[in-house]
Amino acid sequence: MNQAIQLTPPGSAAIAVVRLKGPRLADFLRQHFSRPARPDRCVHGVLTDGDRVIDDPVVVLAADGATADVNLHGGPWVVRSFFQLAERFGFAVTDRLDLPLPEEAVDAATQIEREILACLPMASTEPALFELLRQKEAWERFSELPATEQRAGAAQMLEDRGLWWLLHPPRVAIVGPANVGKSTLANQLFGQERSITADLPGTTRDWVGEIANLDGLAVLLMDTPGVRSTRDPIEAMAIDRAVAEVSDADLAVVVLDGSQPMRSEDAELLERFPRAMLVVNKSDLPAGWDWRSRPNLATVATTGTGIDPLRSAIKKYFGVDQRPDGARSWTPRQHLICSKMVKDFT
Ligand SMILES: Nc1nc2c(ncn2[C@@H]2O[C@H](COP(=O)(O)OP(=O)(O)OP(=O)(O)O)[C@@H](O)[C@H]2O)c(=O)[nH]1
Ligand SMILES: [Mg+2]
Repeated sequence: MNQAIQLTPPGSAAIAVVRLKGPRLADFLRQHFSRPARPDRCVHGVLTDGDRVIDDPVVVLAADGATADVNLHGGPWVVRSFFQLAERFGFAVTDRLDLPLPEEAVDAATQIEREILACLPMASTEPALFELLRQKEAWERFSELPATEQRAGAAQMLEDRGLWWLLHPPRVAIVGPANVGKSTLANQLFGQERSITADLPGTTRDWVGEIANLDGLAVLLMDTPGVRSTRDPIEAMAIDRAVAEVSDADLAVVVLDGSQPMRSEDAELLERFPRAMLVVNKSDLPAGWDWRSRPNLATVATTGTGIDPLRSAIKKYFGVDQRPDGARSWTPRQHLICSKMVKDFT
């Protein structure tokens, strides 16, 4: 049977990996992919449907030639067009697999390469993909280091969860009082209009949880309704659910309005989320409280001022930009190796 399976979560992330398998695989690639796919090699080429170019994906053919992973990177339109083409060719589009792929399902010479291939479909942005692919060489270099340097490297690797977060999008919740600009800020981070923004407090009745690509770090961004007391039962329910969502989040971004006097609820909010990142929005308006006296990120969500530093701060929080040359640990096995190295020397 011919199957086309989407390995990455559907959504707005930049890369979608589709696995093709079945007797017509070779015919399909010959007809629609501009270059010959080669076993165990990343081949970059052009994917066409007749005269129409669909994408320029990287295609990885398995060693036995029976399956191929097509790394598409043009967004939802490309994925849809690709599935339509595959379906016309006789591929059945099926549910996605559990990830990471079972290691016995990937074919590679070394353990680290198997771990890379098993997680390849989880790399939903190009930086995540490059960071993962870079690990083969980085681990080879690491294994050749003298023991003392290895130990220092292993200690750093234990601290560094950056690649893990690149492969497991963290949940980031945007919380704050009503009308402070949370949805406007969320839209800036999404890079496009998503949630409803308006002048009326209580506009966001439900939260939006969607993948946002923060310069390579995919995050599940949740815009929550303003935290305030309300008599409207539907809104009260949405707020309760938002509070529950936030307690599950990997990072809470607390947004306060810089132009309004600080109220006791605002201070409470900061106490409730002590590890939260504080954003002071509406910093274009005259200050309503002395927000410059505490660490914060000042933004103007309506114009986008301060959004780049906010994006960088979120990436930094998850350690994404650490260890640009070194090996990184992103599986339990690697974590164990590093712990052992550190322990053996102490
Ligand atoms: N001057 C100024 N206005 C802003 C800024 N950010 C948002 N606003 C305005 O503030 C109002 C509320 O914005 P929203 O993004 O809907 O606020 P919210 O926090 O999502 O509101 P709720 O969902 O009701 O809790 C809108 O009229 C925005 O245009 C800002 O940085 N400066
Ligand atoms: Mg809102």
